[in-house]
Amino acid sequence: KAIVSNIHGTTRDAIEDTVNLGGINFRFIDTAGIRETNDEIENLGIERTFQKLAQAEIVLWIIDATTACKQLEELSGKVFSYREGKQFILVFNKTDLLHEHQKEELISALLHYTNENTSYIFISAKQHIGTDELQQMLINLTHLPIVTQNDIIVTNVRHYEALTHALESIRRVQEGLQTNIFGDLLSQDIQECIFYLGEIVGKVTNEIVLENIFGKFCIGK
Ligand SMILES: Nc1nc2c(ncn2[C@@H]2O[C@H](COP(=O)(O)OP(=O)(O)OP(=O)(O)O)[C@@H](O)[C@H]2O)c(=O)[nH]1
Ligand SMILES: [Mg+2]
Repeated sequence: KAIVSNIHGTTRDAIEDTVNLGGINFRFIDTAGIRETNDEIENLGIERTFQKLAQAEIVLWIIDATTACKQLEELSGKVFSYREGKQFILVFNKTDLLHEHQKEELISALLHYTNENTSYIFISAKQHIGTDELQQMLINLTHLPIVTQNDIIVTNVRHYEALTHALESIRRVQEGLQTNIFGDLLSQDIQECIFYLGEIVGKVTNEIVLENIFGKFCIGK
């Protein structure tokens, strides 16, 4: 979709698209590379890079592995000022051009740059090396629980809310039983639990449910 060339400053405006990886939708934003330049348009693009950097949850900092140490020294101060509350992956690309000793040097230099929210990976986009691992890193960073066949998934927000309320009431019943409180008080919580479960199985149509339905769907009265 985008122009690729060996001329620095090829990407100027940010380009966005969504990609589904392992069932999770990721919005990728490709931005202008950060560097010192006198080109006015490119500088506007770089400004936009920092705006997008501020908005992102996960930052893939793509670094040409053959000049990585220099880039990290020059740019990490500014780029890492955006690190708080985000996950960073330093992606060292073009490793097909990298000698083993260069890679080792880089790994030892990396001790200064990584932390619990910053990891790194060596890839070659051209030769598709490390790209599957990178995808897996992205999926892992979303911290979504792994869903197995026997898990129950609630896809409706109204159901989720009703189940949460039902659980709260049933917990109160449990606590009440442990502290031997009066049956009248217990029955109130049991009633409440039944009420919320009824919202799901269709026995209750109270104002809130109707409001919810009319709020979500355009239904004529
Ligand atoms: N050898 C090698 N070359 C690569 C690899 N990945 C990209 N390139 C080349 O690097 C050059 C730059 O690629 P781009 O995708 O335009 O790089 P960019 O980082 O987006 O650059 P800007 O948009 O200018 O910031 C192109 O000539 C690519 O073919 C790789 O893994 N190995
Ligand atoms: Mg580009």
